[in-house]
Amino acid sequence: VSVSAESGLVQDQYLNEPTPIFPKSDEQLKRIKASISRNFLFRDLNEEQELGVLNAMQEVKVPARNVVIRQGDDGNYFYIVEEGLLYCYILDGDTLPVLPEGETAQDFAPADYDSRFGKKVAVCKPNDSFGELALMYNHPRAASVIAVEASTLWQLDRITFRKIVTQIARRRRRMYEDFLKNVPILSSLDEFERSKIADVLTSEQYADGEAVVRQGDPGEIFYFVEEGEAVITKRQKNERGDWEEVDLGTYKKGDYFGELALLRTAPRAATVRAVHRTDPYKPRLKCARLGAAAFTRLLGPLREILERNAGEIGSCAILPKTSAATTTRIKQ
Ligand code: 1OR
Repeated sequence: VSVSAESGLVQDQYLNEPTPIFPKSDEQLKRIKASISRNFLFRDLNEEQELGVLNAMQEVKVPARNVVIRQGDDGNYFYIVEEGLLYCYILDGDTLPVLPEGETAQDFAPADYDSRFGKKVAVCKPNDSFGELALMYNHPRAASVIAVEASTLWQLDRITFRKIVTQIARRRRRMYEDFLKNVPILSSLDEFERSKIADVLTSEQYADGEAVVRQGDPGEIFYFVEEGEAVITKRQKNERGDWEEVDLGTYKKGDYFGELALLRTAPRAATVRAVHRTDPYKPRLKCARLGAAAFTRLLGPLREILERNAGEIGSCAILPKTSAATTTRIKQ
């Protein structure tokens, strides 16, 4: 393995080797397929790549209180959780977890894990995955991962992982990272947190006038505007008691919407549609979508900011939260 000094990317010479094949029962194949179909890293596999992953996966049973990954070690496997529960720990500074020869995490009470392995930073449950960072970036393991319950994992060797997954994930991360860097609400996140968001975003284009979210619908998705513009309207009663559609403004590149329904588990408070373009050479509306579970998990650190921004606009539903907000005019 050689590291290109300029890009910092790793070039493998082994990527042309055939992928290993571990025979599996139909039942096992079904279970892995179900697991990987829910995993962001494998979302865009073509058939050949999927077959490569299925064949190369190996089932491992880990007893409770075993160390699956130790921070600082070289990374050889990527894991998907089929069953069980694991915690991730990080020791700060230059210290690494020390396990004297022959000792395992089983020799310590789980209550001592914090002092041994550092701060608990994440929890891995069925269908979650871990161990991708060391393989993607050829870094030492960034965290220790310990099975707190007896767990069943699917492990994928480093070479197969790199061969299949890295290309896909890198392509997607690159595509979104530049965009996410310029989204004001995300400016307080670090690169690692942003790349996690990049991993789970999906893009969708909308025809002129097409609704992205409709007032009154249940909300399950959060959106960033990638390209184009969207208009916000709300149906409400006027002074005479008649229903009318009020124009609340527009969203532009880097703006977000759809957070209210997710923060408050309320129906959509307004309708957002792709603008009718006057200039057909302008891009159509394109939005990057984030599902409710990922929203909660990844934008958790921003919850306060999101709430505060939402609070500023009162009960007035979804108004633009960035530069656009100052130019918003509400039709009387
Ligand atoms: P790895 O190959 O480095 C350890 O092996 C794994 O723990 C790592 O890949 C991730 O899959 C997983 N920072 C770094 N690694 C984490 C983190 C993490 N959480 C889980 N892993 N966090 C940052 C803490 C400042 C926590 C983010 C929620």
